[in-house]
Amino acid sequence: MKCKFSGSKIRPFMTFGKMPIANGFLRKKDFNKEFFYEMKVGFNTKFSLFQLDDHPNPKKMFHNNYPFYTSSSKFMIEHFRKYAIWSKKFLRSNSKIIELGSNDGTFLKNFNNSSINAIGFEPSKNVSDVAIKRGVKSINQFFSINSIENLKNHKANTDLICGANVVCHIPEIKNLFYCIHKLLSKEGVFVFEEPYLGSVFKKTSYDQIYDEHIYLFSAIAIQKISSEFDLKLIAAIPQQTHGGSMRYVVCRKKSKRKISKNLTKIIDSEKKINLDNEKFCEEFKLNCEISKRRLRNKLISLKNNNKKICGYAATSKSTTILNYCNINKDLIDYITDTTPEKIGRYTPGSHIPIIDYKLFMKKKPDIAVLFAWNHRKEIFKKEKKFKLGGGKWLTFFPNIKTW
Ligand code: JHZ
Repeated sequence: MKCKFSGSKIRPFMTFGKMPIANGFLRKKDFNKEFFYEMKVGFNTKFSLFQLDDHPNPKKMFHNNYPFYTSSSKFMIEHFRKYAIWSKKFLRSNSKIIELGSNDGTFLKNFNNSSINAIGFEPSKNVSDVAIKRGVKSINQFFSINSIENLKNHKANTDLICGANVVCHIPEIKNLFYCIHKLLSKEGVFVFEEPYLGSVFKKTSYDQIYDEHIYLFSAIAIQKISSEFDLKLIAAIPQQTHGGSMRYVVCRKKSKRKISKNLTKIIDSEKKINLDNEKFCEEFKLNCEISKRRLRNKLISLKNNNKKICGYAATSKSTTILNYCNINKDLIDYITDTTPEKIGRYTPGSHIPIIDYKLFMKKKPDIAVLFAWNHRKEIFKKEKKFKLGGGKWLTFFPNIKTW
């Protein structure tokens, strides 16, 4: 395989097998037209860059009916409110902000009614339309060299370019950093939060690997990539979101901004677990295989004991788990979810029916497999009655646990 950043040849160290589009929730009539690709992963040692080999065309993933709304989690709405407050330290009263992958406007909404000039790029029309309804200026396009052409006033004049769970979605990462270089003001910053390779490795939470997540970053990787574009990483701030993320702050090399003291500690901790070299790959691969076996065996044994098993939240992540672990409706009867676009459809590849979350308690399952394990606190709180009624939650990272 070819590294998407450097073009050099690298060896895929693991395959997760055939995978469908992670958010390709489908109707029964479309089962035999389903698209699959082989999900192999590799690691470029020079840039410490963990990446997918093959992946579907982004237009297959982000379109007029993208079934993910950032605002589907109360915790995430609050997270983005705090993120917006935190980012104000980089802004002046008339600053320009660009958000990449602004989804339904959850982050940028926080700048409504201010003198800040904020715009978002969002390639999926349905979610972009929701943002517009919320008063957010949303451009329904991929962020790219072409789409920034019209932003003449933003060139070398944007104080904050930001995003969350978006940089890892952009295959042309070189072009992306080129755009950042073009747009940032002298003291401007590029701030982005991404699922963190260190957390994925430590928890064996391989479900962060799917078609939309073309890369999994570490601070070491971002430091090396930024440096190729006359930019520098000045901070890496751990986040609890999505099972362990990292917020990166990048600015121009010549900027007066100081490098945070904590960055050296983060980089050292990454070196300790070999995120700067291939050694961690083999260990990760083995851990994934063990995790897969354990989850499958657990579900088989519960099923053999006549337990009624359902899934809770048809996440993008669950597509990797269900397909990699060969879990289908023989083991999980249905999955409940809050997203209207998913209800009444089936999970990609594994074809488990998705039903309205309102039926969760009514159907009285014995076991609920928590696919949105990253929202555990929020979900346990709102579904207190499930446990009180004798139901059990099952989570699987870092180990299988019933609650
Ligand atoms: P959640 C998404 O991944 C998609 P997903 C995307 N690719 C990305 O990068 C990450 O986020 C960051 C349901 N749900 O947030 C709603 C409930 O049913 O873990 C959604 O279908 N009940 C952009 O999909 C799904 O979970 C609930 O109480 O892995 C979202 O899952 C809650 C809180 C969620 O993201």
